[in-house]
Order: sequence, then C-alpha cells, then structure tokens
Amino acid sequence: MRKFPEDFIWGTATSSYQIEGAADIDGKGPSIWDSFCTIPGRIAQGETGNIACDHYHKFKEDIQLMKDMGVKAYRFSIAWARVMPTGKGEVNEKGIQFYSDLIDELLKAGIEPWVTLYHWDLPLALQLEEDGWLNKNMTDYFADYANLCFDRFGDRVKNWITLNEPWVVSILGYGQGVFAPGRSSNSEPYLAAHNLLIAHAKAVAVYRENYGHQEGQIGISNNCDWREPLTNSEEDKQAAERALEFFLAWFADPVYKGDYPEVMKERLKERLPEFTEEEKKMIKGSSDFFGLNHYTTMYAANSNGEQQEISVNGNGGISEDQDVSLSLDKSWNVTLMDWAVVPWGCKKLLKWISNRYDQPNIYITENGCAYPDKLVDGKVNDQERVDFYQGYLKACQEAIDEGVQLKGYFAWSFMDNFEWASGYEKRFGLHYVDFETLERVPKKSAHWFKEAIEKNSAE
Ligand code: GBH
Repeated sequence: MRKFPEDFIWGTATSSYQIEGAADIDGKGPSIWDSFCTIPGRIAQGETGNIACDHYHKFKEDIQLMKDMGVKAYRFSIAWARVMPTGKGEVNEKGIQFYSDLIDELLKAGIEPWVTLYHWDLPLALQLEEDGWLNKNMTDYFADYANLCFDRFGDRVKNWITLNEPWVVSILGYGQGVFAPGRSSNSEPYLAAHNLLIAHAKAVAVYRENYGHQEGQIGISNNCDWREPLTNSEEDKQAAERALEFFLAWFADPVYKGDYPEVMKERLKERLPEFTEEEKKMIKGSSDFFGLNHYTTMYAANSNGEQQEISVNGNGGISEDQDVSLSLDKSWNVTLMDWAVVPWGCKKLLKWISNRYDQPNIYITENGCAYPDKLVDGKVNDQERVDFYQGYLKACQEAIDEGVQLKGYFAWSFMDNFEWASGYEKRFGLHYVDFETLERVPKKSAHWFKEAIEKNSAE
C-alpha cells in the first residue's frame, strides 16, 4: 500500500460564520454576512447564520468528534467582529475568551489549531464607514486585527492563514454580487483584490517582525479550480493557461514573484491597480506555504471575443476579460453544487503550482463536496463522498510521488453548515447536522476518513 509521508497533516476545516451561530451575543458586532442575509432573495430559503451549527456553544462536543476521527489538525476562522465588534479599536474580551477556550480544548485533544483570520465575515462597520475592501485603509485595520490575534493566541497557535480565498471575496462579492457585500462591477474586483493582497502582506510583516519568537508559520489560502484545454489547439491551450493566471496567478504571482501576471496587465490596463516598489517587496515572499482550496475542473476554450454570460455560480472570473469559455464534459459526475468530480484535475493543478512557483510546500486547506445526504436509522451512507475523497486523495498521493511538496490536506467540511448563498441545503460535512435538533452524526465518510488517517493512505 502506498502511503503519505510520515508527517503528513490530516485535517478538517470550517469557518466562523458557517458554523458558530451566536450572531449577536456576548458582545459580538454584526458582520457583512449578518447584514447580507437579511436582504430578501439573497440566500436560498431566506436562511441566515444566526444559529448555524451553534458551534459557539457546542465546540467541546465538536472537538470530541474530531478526536474520535483522529484528525491531527483543525482549520477554523476567527470572526473579526466577535473579537473587535466594529473592526477597529475596542476589543471584546468575551470573544477573545471563546477562541482561547476553543484553542485550549483542541490542544488538550492533541489537535493542532490552524487559524484563518478572515473567512469573509467583515465587521459591518468597516463596510458602512470605510467602504470595505475598496478602501486602502482596510489594510491597516486588518494588520491591527491580525496583531491582536497573534498577541492573544500566538503562544498556542503555530499555523496562521491570513485570508481565505480573496478570489471569492473579489469576484463573488464585488464582481457578480452573489456574496456579501453584493456589489456588481467589472473594476471593483481588481481593486478589492489589490487591497486584500496588501492587507495580507501587512499582517505577515507584523507577524514576522513582532512575533518571530512564537516560531509559527503564516500564509494565504487561495482557491483554484483546474482548467483543462478543450482541444489540443494552441489557442485552447493558451486559453486554459490564461484562465489559470486570471484565477490563481492573480493572487499567487504577487506573493511568489512580486507582481501580477503580464497577461492581466495587458488585458486589464488601468483597471488593474499597480503595486508600489515598496509594496512589491513586502508582498513577495509573504507566504511560508502555499494554501490551496480546490473543488473542481472545467474545460477552457478560447472564446474569440464571444462574451460568456457572467455565471452566478462563479465561473473563474470575469469571462470577457479572459476571453475564455468554460464547459463540462458530459461524462463527468457532478456534485449537488453541479461541480464536476475530476481527481486528475487536482493532480494537474498541484503540478502546475509546483512548476510555476518553484516547488513550494503546499497544503490543501479545503477540498470536499456536497451531496443530498439523508439520515436513515441513525446513519448516513454517503458513499459518493467516500468515493470523492478517495479519488482526490489518491490523486494527491500521485502528485507527491511525482515530486509535489504536498504537506497536508484538510477536508471541507468537518460538519454540514451554512453554505453561504445556498443556505443549508448543500451539505458538505463529514458529520451530518440535524438543523432542528443540532445533533451531529458521523457519516460513512467520517469513518472512511478515520481509517485513511490510521493507514496514512487513501488506498
Ligand atoms: C469554499 O469556496 C469556501 O471557502 C467555503 O467557505 C465553502 O463552504 C466551500 O468552498 C464550499 O462552497 O461553478 O463549476 O465554475 C469555494 C470556492 C469557487 C469553488 C467557485 C467552486 C466554482 C465552480 N468555489 N468554484 S463552477
């Protein structure tokens, strides 16, 4: 049996707004997601994260379930507005206490905390008073907030992720408007992304300058789906490459090479902001590892100027800027999100990253799938999810065999939760959650994952 490296990190992941609930208790301030969910028509069935999985009150039970699964690491995010209700200045000690207790409980269970500072739930005050990520001031507020987290939790937290998926924040939040703050523009995504990158780099600088003695690692998690050329034509190959550059290199090139990809500069002209020389220096090298969230694959073809409609599903960016049209293969299985299950796309993406960025240490900080799970006689037989994980993890093993420095893998998600604009219908969990009783039940996939961890293999 082929095994993962000895020190491979097996983990599972969640985010604050999707699981915590307790949206306005113990001094928490409102976030842009609290506000976005109140707008009619934005969220399926008008759902909200007000209660979600009530993890705020059930975290000990949840950590016990993680321990039962044998995970070595747990990736969660801090709700900025829980620790800083208006996003700046005043600190909410009860919020600090919650995360402090969570971290202590994890360490007691032998589980390493991997903490994301920003998984989309911006304090509402920063949106209303500062215009959110369109304002450069945000970069300093974020660095101050990061400083607070390093100061209070860094004695125990050794793995930090500044931002989760700035692509989603920019494209879905400022381009397509399907996520908070719900803006639609063809230039704002590039400005929001620019400020997000600078905010990330400032937080990393704070960590490295003031918290070196904590001896942790810090990085950013970007999402990218694989783009496979539709045909062997040179045009389609270039289209697929271009799509990956607009998707991932948009964020990763600044971090690894110090600037945006040429193709984006050429095509976007003045819509793409420029980094100052000082900013370039600060951003280059600002990630100790390559955090990757990966879900699916699509074919890419040169669209020859034929404009694709902007998909509300998130199609890899603003398509007319890329001049790429995307499609699926009819033979591919799809999940409940209509995302295709293509394990070889994961392997190809890992190799693409490895080649382009000189073999960085990579952690897959999210990978997973939604299916219409049913609880029957106290059990959930989610064989499709077992197959999904087995397929993707085998692809990871192949990538490692071919030289990719993949150091860990976090399954999304630990439990069913608030799936943003899709509400609670789309279940991504290894644990089933009954949203009436809030009872948690390990699915078949949780049992399978436990065995894979024990064997240190997906075979
Ligand atoms: C992650 O984002 C989030 O970090 C997490 O909070 C969320 O719960 C989880 O995914 C599941 O959605 O329509 O075929 O073009 C996922 C980012 C970007 C992945 C868009 C899929 C669209 C595929 N997603 N991409 S397609």
